[in-house]
Amino acid sequence: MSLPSVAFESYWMPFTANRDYKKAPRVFVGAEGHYYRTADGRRVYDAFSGLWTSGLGHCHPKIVEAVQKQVAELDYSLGFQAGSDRVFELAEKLTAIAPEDFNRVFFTNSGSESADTSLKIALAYHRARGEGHRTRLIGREKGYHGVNFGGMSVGGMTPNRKAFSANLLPGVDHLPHTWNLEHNRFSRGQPAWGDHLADELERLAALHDGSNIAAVIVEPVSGSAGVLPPPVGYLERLREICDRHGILLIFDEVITAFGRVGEAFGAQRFGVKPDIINMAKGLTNGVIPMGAVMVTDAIYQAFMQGPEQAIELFHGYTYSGHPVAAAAGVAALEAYVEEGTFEQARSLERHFEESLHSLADHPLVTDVRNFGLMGGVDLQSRAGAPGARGLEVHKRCFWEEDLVVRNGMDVLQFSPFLNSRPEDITMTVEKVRKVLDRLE
Ligand code: PXG
Ligand code: PLP
Repeated sequence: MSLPSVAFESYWMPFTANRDYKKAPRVFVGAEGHYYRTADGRRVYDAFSGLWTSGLGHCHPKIVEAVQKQVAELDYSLGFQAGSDRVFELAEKLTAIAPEDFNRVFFTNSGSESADTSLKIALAYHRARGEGHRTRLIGREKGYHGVNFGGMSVGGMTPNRKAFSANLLPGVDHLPHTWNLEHNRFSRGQPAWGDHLADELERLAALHDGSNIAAVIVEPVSGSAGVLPPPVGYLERLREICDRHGILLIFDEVITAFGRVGEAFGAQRFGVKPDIINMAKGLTNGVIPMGAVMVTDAIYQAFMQGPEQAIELFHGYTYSGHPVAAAAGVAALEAYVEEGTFEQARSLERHFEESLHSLADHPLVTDVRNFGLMGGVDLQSRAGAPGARGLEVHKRCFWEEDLVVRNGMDVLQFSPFLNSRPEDITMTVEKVRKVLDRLE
């Protein structure tokens, strides 16, 4: 089969080397289960399960059916001062699997919108309680909270911030990241070293006075930065310091929610309760764009004041709680439970860890990290060309091994399907090793 008869120039592709890509476009025309179908007629195995999105596999029949039914029944519903039956159902289902006290959900359409929504909720919460002076936001180096202005400002990905440096939000500080080759190289799961880095929050509270800080936002496990699991005790320490100073703790669980770390939410896996949880991706198994911000009852109640006919939060998106997305969400949550997906993911962790760390002896591999079913493999950068080697591995895996492996610069990222078979993971790592062996 040849490439579809389309031109490739019109589309400005996101986070893509457009000119390089368009020389040899990698185009998907279909998907089923664990495979994509390409425009040139191959089946390629998806070792990244979408973009951390599609843990149940592509075109899951239950979700496809729910979406088809919904779109024919109620395609769109006004979401302001009105709502569809489906979105109420989804909110109920979500709070049922959430950590204790998380019983209110605000819907968005992406992880980036969830990030900005959560920061606005934190600021408005303090103001509603008479603490409008709490305006400072704390993120973390190497953090990723999407690409909108709020999330980019608290985020710590230098290339994403570089062109916008002068226009980032004011009043933002960053905790140090926890990646350290001297102490933590090739660590498995949570590294033993580094919990003291959470104390930097105490330092910032001393500098600004804790009463001026609104919120701290972190990913329980940094994903985009190349999978940086929290050092043992680190998240607990952040929670303690937040409590001491009345600071809200936001977990950005856009990647870690819905089984990626073996539970519905990372908060449950780590046994640390934040005040706000952001999610997206796995909420609908990636089928329809949707995100959400879930808060504790205490936060919600702080807004429920004043005249009853008054809008409590002046925020929302045209597509907040879109019925078709909500239908996909309901079906995905049902599938996770019916298929025991989170337990299955958990049972694969050890094999995944062993497989990934088998790459540690390769001369081009400088570090390997894993937690749950998240994996990062660092490659030695080619001199003077950061990111080139990672992109070459991505391309060679696609063309030579029928395998989709994502690279973030020179870090290979692994996000196996939550319902993988152990041999799928073995196959993935074997193919990656073959490609590494062929590199110069
Ligand atoms: N927060 C976190 C923790 C994320 O991982 C977002 C927010 C933004 O979500 P949207 O839906 O606006 O993209 C994300 C998204 C990668 C990669 O290669 C990961 C993401 C996005 C792009 C690339 O790991 N995660
Ligand atoms: N720009 C304009 C001109 C709009 O009218 C709207 C929404 O009504 C937006 C942006 C925001 O769009 P959304 O609600 O889809 O985020």
